Amino acid sequence: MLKKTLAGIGAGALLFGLSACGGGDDGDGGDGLIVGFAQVGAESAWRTANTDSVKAAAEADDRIAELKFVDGQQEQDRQIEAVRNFITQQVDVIVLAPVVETGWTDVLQEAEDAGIPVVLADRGVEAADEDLYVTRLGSDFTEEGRKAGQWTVETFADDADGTRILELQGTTGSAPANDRKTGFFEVLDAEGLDYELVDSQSGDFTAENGKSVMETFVTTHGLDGIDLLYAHNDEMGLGAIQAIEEAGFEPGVDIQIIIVDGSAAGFQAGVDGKLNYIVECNPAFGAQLMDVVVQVEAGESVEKFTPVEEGVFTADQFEAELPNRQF
Ligand code: GZL
Repeated sequence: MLKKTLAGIGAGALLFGLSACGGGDDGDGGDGLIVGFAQVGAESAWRTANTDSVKAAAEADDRIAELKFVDGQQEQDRQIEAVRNFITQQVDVIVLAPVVETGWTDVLQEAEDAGIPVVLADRGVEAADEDLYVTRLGSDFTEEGRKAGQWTVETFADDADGTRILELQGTTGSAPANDRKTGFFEVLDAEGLDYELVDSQSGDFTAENGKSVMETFVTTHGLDGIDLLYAHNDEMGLGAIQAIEEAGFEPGVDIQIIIVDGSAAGFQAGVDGKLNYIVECNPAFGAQLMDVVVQVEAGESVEKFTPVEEGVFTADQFEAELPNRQF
């Protein structure tokens, strides 16, 4: 609370406050910030690249004295425990990549009560907790879904007998799963596409579950007459491709496929003709995150949401883009 109060008074008081709290870079030879980072897990190439980006940026930034990193193993309880430990250790700033959107109120309130600002990296939390974190740096997942939807509308506009769609959702309750779904169907409905969502299940953003759920789709519905698979990330799409081939169908030809992330493996599958559209989700925001952390600790005003830059790629672009992929 002391830090929070002082931060509200002004820079001078803040400098006193930081020395009084024994932490932080006071701008005149201080020891640098101690940052606690509670990461989702290591479930995908995107996540690993994101972790690498954040760790490398902290290491290279002399304003950061230490990054305390915890792998949440895709379990909210582990992340909550990590945040509580960061509070006990009195870190200067807490960075949280919340695995799901709900269940954070208590621990975020504890951080606020301790006067430790929280920055969300990548995923978001429910609107009710909006006042309990300073800012989110990450993707606009709804816009990613809209991009996938727009390509779908353009690709299947003339599909006279209606477009039959399968959806592999990300982790249940996570912001990217919720918002990529919302954005996708918002566009399909707004543009009046004649479609049927044949089935939609979570593959928890992993290749293993993506393959397993796709096998269930094949058993339950067959693939004849399925036009499109919308996979919320590369791993699930790549797992599904294996299942589609094992069922004797040609991924990217018999069934068109959209993936979200843009890993090298995803682009390679595109070059091999096994998928048709890639919506980029950019994990490499480590340096930008360090800037945000320093601004927040210094009490500077920051936007509630800072979107990272990301694009889209069609089949004719896959080969040229593949060498540029960083994860
Ligand atoms: C999106 C990120 C998602 C990726 C998945 O920003 O949270 O989590 O799309 C990852 O690959 O598992």
